[in-house]
Amino acid sequence: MRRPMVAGNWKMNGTRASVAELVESLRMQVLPADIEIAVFPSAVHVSQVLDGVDGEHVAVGTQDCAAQNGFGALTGEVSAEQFADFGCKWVLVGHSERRLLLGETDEVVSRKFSAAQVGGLKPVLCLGETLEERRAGKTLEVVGRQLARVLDDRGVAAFESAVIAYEPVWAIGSGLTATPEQAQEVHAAIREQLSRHDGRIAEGVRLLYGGSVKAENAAELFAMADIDGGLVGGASLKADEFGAICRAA
Ligand code: G2H
Repeated sequence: MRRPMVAGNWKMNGTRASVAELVESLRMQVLPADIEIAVFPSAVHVSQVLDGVDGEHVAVGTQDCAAQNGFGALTGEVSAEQFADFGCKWVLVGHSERRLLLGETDEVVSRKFSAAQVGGLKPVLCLGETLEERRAGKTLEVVGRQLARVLDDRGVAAFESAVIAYEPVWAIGSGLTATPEQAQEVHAAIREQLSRHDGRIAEGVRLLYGGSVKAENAAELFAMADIDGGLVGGASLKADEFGAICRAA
């Protein structure tokens, strides 16, 4: 039985004041104890959020980490070890905004996945196709290629302490959500690809759906056999709605 997970990706949002308000509102929410909940503030707010949330109940992750481990001369980067030292548990790896807008290749994503695990963070590996790729019938090929790169480099055992998020690029922040059937088809393919390496690990890996998840569509998405929760962007900035999404998982 996989424990559902709901993760809130706050992206490049928030000030000290608005983050304090959001954390306070989250503390007022009745959040289910039987699911895993994590929020991913921007790097500068990680410490503030760690101080504010009940870490037993809501874990904190970061949206990116360096592809290099440890400490040293790498201006502007923050390593997984540094985030873990602060109390971060998770890191997003391969989000499409980083792949498409910041040029992160499958190779860089794989290196960051590895750096995260070596440095003590659990990666949430994001996969997803663009609208063009979907229209060309290449969805499963693209997602399969993105996953294969990490599988080839790290081996299937690495997925015992990682989560995968399927986020179709055309559904991100667009208000367009994949139908539960569209999402389920890709989630099943991801699990099948993993099962070709190890059936037990494939059954245990949590697969989150991301892309305009809202309170109103969460329950039908989470009801699908291979959807184990969600990676929520815009709606995670509203504590009431994020709470409702958590309760739907
Ligand atoms: C996809 C998602 C969170 P949103 O990027 O990672 O964002 O829910 O705003 O589409």
